[in-house]
Order: sequence, then structure tokens, then C-alpha cells
Amino acid sequence: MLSPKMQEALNSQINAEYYSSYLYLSMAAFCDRIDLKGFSHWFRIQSQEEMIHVMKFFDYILDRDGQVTLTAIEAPPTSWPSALGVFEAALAHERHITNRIGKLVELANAEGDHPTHALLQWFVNEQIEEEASVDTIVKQLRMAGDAPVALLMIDRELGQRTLTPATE
Ligand code: OFO
Repeated sequence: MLSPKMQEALNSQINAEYYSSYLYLSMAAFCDRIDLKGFSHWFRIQSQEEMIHVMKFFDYILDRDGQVTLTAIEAPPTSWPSALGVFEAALAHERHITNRIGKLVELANAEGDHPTHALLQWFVNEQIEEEASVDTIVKQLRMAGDAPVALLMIDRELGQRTLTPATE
């Protein structure tokens, strides 16, 4: 049985993961608008991955006989200063999510909730991967600077991304 505090925090994380999905979908629309179709594709996949995160928390709460409470999702921004700007914002967002996951781990520890602690370890590892992949793209974009050829090469590479379903 989940404690009321843990249940509330996990429901709040469902909202945060939904917001992540929403944010990345908005970033996909922005990248499409500035004609970076590969970037747009990458963010579409990212948005879908976030929905997998939503469902992990959703299913987990139900498996623990808890109550899922869906709340309003904040509207994300609709534009960014540049292709680099959009990925810098994505990196800042992932760091924010890592922080949130860390706080959930602390709460699970304080509550002596071992099952939730075990679930969260998956997210701890996922965040390492997510931050690293976005950080690499930010660095490549900084290297590319204003060179359109380099930007188009990165765009082509990002367009190859496929959705890799989350493993247990
Ligand atoms: Fe981007 O990992 Fe979930 O939010």
C-alpha cells in the first residue's frame, strides 16, 4: 500500500512526465517550423518516450492498489531562440526531472517504501542516459556554430532516431 504522501508525489510525477511529453511535442513543432525536420523527428520520438514514462508511473500506482489522479498540464513554450536554444532548454528540463526523481528517491527512503525505491532506480538510470544524449547534441550544436552544413548534418543524424521501448 502506498502512503498518501508517496501516492501524491507519484501522481505529481505523472503530471511532470506528461508535461515533458507536451514540451517535447512543442519543440518538435518549433523545429519543423524552422525547417529542421530531423530535429523535429527527434523531439517527436522524445515526446513518445515521455509517454512511456507516464505509463510506468500510472501502471505502478494501480499495481500498488493506489489512486491515479490526473491533473491539468501546464502549456509549454512555443518558440526558442535557435536550434541550439531548443536543445539547451531540453537539457535544462532533463536536469530538472533528474532533480525531481532524486527527491522521489529520498521520499521513498524516508517512507521505507522499498517497491517504490526499486521502481525509481529505473528512472535514475534513464535520467543518466537522457541527460547524456541531450548534452552530446548541445555540444555538437555549439561546435557547429553558424555553419549551415554542420547543422544540416546534425539534422540528418537526428532524423534517424527510432523509438526504443523502455526495458524493464
Ligand atoms: Fe525525459 O525523462 Fe521522463 O521526464
